[in-house]
Parts: sequence; structure tokens; C-alpha cells
Amino acid sequence: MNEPTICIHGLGYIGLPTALMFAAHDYETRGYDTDPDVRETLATGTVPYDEPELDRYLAQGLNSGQFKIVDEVAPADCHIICVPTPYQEEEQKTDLRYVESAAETVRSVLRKNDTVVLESTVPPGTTSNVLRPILEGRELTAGESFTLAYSPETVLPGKIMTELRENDRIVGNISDGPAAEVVALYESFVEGTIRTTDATTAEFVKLIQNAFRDTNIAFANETAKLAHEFGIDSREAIELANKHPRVDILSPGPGVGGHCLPIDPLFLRRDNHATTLIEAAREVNDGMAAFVVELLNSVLGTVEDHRIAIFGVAYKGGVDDTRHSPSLALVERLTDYKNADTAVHDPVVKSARIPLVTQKEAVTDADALVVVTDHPQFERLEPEPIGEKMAQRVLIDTRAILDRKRWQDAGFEVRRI
Ligand code: SAJ
Repeated sequence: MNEPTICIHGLGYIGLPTALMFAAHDYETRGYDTDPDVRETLATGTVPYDEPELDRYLAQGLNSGQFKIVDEVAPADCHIICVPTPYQEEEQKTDLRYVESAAETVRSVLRKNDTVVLESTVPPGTTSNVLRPILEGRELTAGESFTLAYSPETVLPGKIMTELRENDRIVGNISDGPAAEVVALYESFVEGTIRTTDATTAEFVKLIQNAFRDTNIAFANETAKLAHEFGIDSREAIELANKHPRVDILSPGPGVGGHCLPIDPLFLRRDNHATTLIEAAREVNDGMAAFVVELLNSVLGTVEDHRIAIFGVAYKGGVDDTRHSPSLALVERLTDYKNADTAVHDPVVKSARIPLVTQKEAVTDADALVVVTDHPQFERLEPEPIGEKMAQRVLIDTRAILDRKRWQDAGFEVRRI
């Protein structure tokens, strides 16, 4: 028997790797994206962002013919929806228009016995209350004539292919029963455990995983601010606290970026007013840019009329993604100060919505250097050649990745978060 054909809707950060994983596991996989530029770029074998292994998988998929990019969606045994779900801050609600429009497209080709899986991060209840009514028709009922499930991805940018294979996975069915077809599909490449539940629980679990991490980091950030007030080192304190068998505090830093942690927890908001802790965590994490400025002010007197070199615009080390980057938040915050000048350098990111300069340009005549992204390249920075070019030797190491003593020995005034 032939493997079922799969159509992936949305070829972004999650849809593309997922499609390529299925293609590499002998499924005839088609990829559709509404953006013709995305389709064209991928068809030439170019991955539009940095992610280990992805180039190789794309070349393999296209060359073997197992992965085809299509300009129109055709019937397939299984449709997997991986489209974006942005958050509208002003209206405090998730924008589900891409999910809805993908669902309309699927409905136009949906047949009896097909399977539809939603992977996009969504507010609890979306698969049942938004997706299901669009897909169902006079002849098609979810759970009876076709399978409908929700299965969130949990992969870490920078390790997407590895985590697609190795992480456990949840499959949430729309009706009673474990959605065996969907489990079988993911079993083709998932080496972790696949657990089944209902779709709304699966949607909820995805959100509380990210909310938990965001809240834990907020605790670390608050700890760091407190440690600063008590004149102690937050990293040493957290490391010692974590020796307790039931304590596991994450690392403080310049704020929480990326496309998931700063946004997904907000999907839990409704008119329920039950997200007090989650919203407070968001506030603490978003407030870290102001804390970095406080540290700068404490050394420089004021950041006004000073030039600040910022190292890193990626939201975390080892990736070229700048979405919701703490560095961009810091640059924006510094624009509030008269004549505060910023120069941003990142050895990994090729372009951002702010101008980027070389390392040398960034540090020349700078009054302070702020290391924002934990790129491994920065761990190896040498204090002397940098200090020589700077107007003042001030270092704010927001990730505590540099050897404080070496920088102090080279005459730097050092502050860490
Ligand atoms: N960060 C800290 N301190 C830490 C850990 C992270 O400040 O101790 C910062 C990072 O520097 C970054 C931000 O948090 O700015 C988020 O980075 P991350 O590595 O924690 O997470 P993401 O956004 O890259 O991926 C998260 C992951 N979620 C969880 O670990 C619960 C990933 O598994 C999800 O698949 C992904 O969100 C997603 O797509 O939802």
C-alpha cells in the first residue's frame, strides 16, 4: 500500500521543516504557501533563514521528487496546517485569519476519509470551534467522515530538525478515540513518545509550556534585579539555589524574544482575568530593556550624549532570527534619551530592521559595550583590542558570557545581569 499523500499548508519556520521531515520518510509531500515569493525561493533550493540541516533536507526532498512545491492545493490524504497566528495587541486577541483561510482552501479539496491536522499555535478551542465548522459540510462531519486533530510542534529554533525527531508529541483528537491515523503519521519520524488527548487540551498544553518558560525566566530576571539591589551576583545565587533538588530557575538576561515566548502566553487571555501571573511575567521580561539602561546610567551617569555599542540583534544565540529581539527593544528605549547614539553589530544576522555595522565600527568611540545576544562568537571576545577603540571602557554583559575578571583586568567597568 502506498503511503498517504500529505499537503502542508504554510512553508515558514515550522511548515517547511515538517514537510521535509515527512518527505524524508517516504511520504509524497506537497508544500503550499500563499506567498508566491516563498514558493519561488524554496523551489530554487534556497532556505530563507538559517537552520541546521534544513538546506540538505530541502535539496534531498526536491531532488528525490518526494517534496514538491505546488502553486495550487490539490486533494491529498492528509492536510497539515502550519500557518502564522499573530497576536493583535490592541484588541488583545489572536488573529486567526490565516488559519481560517487555510481551512477554506482545505475544504475546497477535502474528501471522505481524509485527515486534517492543525499545528499552528492557537487559543484553546480553535480546532473545535473555528476550524471544524469551516471544514464540515453537508456530506463531511469531523470525527465521522474525516479525521480532525490538533498536534502542536515544540521545536527549538536552532535545533528544529533534531527536536522534530526527538521530542515527545501530543495529538489532540476532535472526537473520542486516539486519532490513530494521525499518530501513525507522526510515528514515521518521531522518536519520542506520542501521547493522545482531546484537541482543546493539546492547544492548552502548548500554551502553558511556553507560559511556564516565560514565567520562569521572569522569575530569574526579577531575581537578577533583586540581586543587584543587594549587591550580589545573580548567576552565583541562581546556581546555588538550583542545587536544591526541587528548584530549577532559568537564566536572567536582557529580556525574552523570539516569536513564541513573548506572544503565546497571551493566547490564554480571555475575559477570564485569570492570567495575572502570566501578564506580570510578560511585564517583568519586557522591562529588562529599561533595566539595561539603568545599568548604563549607573556607570555613565546618563546615557544622554553617549555612544552605545550593542553586540547582537538576534533574539538568542546561534540564530539569525530578530523577531521580538531584546536588542531591538533596547535600541528603541535608548532613542528616548537625548543624543544617545547606538551602533549594533551581529556576526550571524545579515539584515535587520535597523542598520548593522562591523564589530570595529560598533566599538569605535563607544562609551559602553552592551552584549545582548549570547552568540558563541561573543564568548571569545578579547577585551584589549576592543577597549583600545572605545572612548570609555564600560561593559554590560547581559548574558554573563564573558570572563568578568579578564575584562576588569583590562580596565573595564563591568556590570552583569
Ligand atoms: N531566554 C532567557 N533565559 C533563559 C532561556 C531563554 O532569557 O534561561 C530567552 C532567550 O534568550 C530568548 C527567549 O528567552 O530571547 C526565548 O528563547 P528560548 O530558547 O527559551 O525559546 P524559543 O522561543 O526559541 O522556543 C520556544 C521553546 N519553548 C519551550 O522551551 C517551552 C520551543 O520548544 C517551542 O517550540 C517554541 O518556543 C515555539 O515554537 O513555541
